[in-house]
Amino acid sequence: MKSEEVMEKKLVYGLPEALADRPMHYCPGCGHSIVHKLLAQLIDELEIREKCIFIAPVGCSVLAYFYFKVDGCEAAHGRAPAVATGLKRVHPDKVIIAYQGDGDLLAIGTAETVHAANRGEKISVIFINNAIYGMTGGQMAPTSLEAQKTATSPYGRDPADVGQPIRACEMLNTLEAPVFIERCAVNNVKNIIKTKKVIKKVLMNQVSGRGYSFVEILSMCPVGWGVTPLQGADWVEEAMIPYFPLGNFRDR
Ligand SMILES: Cc1ncc(C[n+]2csc(CCOP(=O)(O)OP(=O)(O)O)c2C)c(N)n1
Repeated sequence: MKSEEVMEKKLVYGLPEALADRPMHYCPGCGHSIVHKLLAQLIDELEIREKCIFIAPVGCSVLAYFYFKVDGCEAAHGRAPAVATGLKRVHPDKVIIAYQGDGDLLAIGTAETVHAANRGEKISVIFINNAIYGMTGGQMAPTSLEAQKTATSPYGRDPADVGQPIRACEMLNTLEAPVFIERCAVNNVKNIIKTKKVIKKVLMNQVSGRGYSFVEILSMCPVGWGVTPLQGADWVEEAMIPYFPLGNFRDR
């Protein structure tokens, strides 16, 4: 077998160099670990490990710095885009990755998200939308669906009371500055393969000096949703994707 093939196999099946060899704390069926693996594979493939600075959010992925063998930084809840802005402006040659959940990016951090995008900061934002606050016990998020039952909406989300779920890609797509905006999902193999291509694009845009790049990834939170891992993957398909359509919104 040629060395490239060996490398390929290692990248597909083995532990990426950029990922630490330790068990993850994520619940069964959670999408964070899938995205972590894709991101680590891409950091290897693009050979950017020495250049990466990974900004962990507050949320279930708060401990992501235990898993990625790259430089890292922890931001206060929702403030990853502000921290990313500072880091990128001080270290323009680095690849700055802001990784955030929907409570982090779209509730407490909405202002930082919108303004970093509007300024066209040359950063890569990976947004994990699991339609709930996972870490704190399944409270309603800005992305929780209409009628979705959560710890803080036991009778289902009522838009008359708390508004409609926010579509991040569509909202950011009203701004002039972003160069790339796409929504994908990690609920099945086909979507996972597509998601890897999109994260690659989001990283490559920064490597080649383009502007703000954003990927929203629809992801499972079976424990927060009170379902099994398989039902979680189905729920992404049947409930989330109809409201949050997959696809590219902008690629300049
Ligand atoms: C300033 C502040 N407010 C509230 C909290 C509590 N808190 C921790 S994580 C979290 C929500 C996380 O949800 P999300 O960003 O959707 O990520 P997930 O856990 O679902 O991956 C909240 C409200 C906090 N840590 N700091």
